Amino acid sequence: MIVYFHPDTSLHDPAEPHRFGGVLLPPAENASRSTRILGALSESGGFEVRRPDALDPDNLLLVHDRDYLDFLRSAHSRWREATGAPSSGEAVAYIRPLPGTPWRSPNHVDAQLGVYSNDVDPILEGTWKASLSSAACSVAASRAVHDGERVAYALSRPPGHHAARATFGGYCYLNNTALAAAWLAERGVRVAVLDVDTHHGNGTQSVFWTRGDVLTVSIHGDPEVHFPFFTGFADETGDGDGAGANLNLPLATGATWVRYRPAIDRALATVDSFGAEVLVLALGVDTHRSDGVLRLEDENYPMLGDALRTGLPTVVVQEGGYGEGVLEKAIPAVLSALDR
Ligand code: Q9C
Ligand code: ZN
Repeated sequence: MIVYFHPDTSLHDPAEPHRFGGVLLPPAENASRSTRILGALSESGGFEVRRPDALDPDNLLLVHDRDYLDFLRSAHSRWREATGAPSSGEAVAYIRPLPGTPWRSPNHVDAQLGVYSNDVDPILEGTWKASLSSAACSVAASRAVHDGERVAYALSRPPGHHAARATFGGYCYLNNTALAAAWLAERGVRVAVLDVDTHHGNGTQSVFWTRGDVLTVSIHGDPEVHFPFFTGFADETGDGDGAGANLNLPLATGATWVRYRPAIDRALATVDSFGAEVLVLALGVDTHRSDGVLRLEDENYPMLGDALRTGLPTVVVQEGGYGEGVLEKAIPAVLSALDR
């Protein structure tokens, strides 16, 4: 299987601790995630790692707004100028507009950080370059599949599925998964996105909310009690042209394979009736019990890969997965089963 990976993705390697449940923890989404995956794939064998071509940033307009892209590209240097922060500094939002009264689009970068994010993620000096390289991986994987490859894997990070047209959050800056799907749809391919990350693919849902040419399906932990909270409920089905082209399958906290497997069957039945020609699989493995949302075990990941082998050409895009030893086991397991 072809694996697309770009070394510049490591330029986004946040280190500043964040407060979770009252304790300061180092960022779970960091550059070691890709080295962990690469090491495991090379040990497993059967994978050919390629560097994707540089992505023309104009491709990003399929998914993101121009002003957001301009912001992401320039935010760190503007923030340094405005604040005197060092090049190693991490720019984080600390203010957002007050609801209930009209507000003026701010020119100050500190205020723009709050407009263009819905979370506490930092922008580093290398975030733009890394995100662009991460997106280049998913577009390259789409291109490979469009050119006849049965399965291709984008080792994208930072991840993408929580980024919307003009917001970053949930460790995501550019929506790699949405971009892979939009790139194919642009070429007349009927695409379905299946997101198996443990968190609702809120960014991807929002990008395609009013589009009927791309089906979005997400299986995730109950958003009543898990990130990203505001969306991911079963009654969200899309709007306008996109009415009926979004399916959310929330599962109760702690759900095991016994509950997970039927959700895959429902998801794939919907992909089938949509008439998808290509599947874009947003592959988060934070469904593992160690992440505290759902409760899949190591031995469920080969089964997940088997269940997801649909016969459709498939673009696999890396999303979450953090737990000790989880990426190393689960990613080769899913990919090897998909490739069988
Ligand atoms: N202690 C992805 O998996 N923080 N993003 C949760 C809980 C945000 C997950 C903190 C989780 C974002 C791509
Ligand atoms: Zn996740």
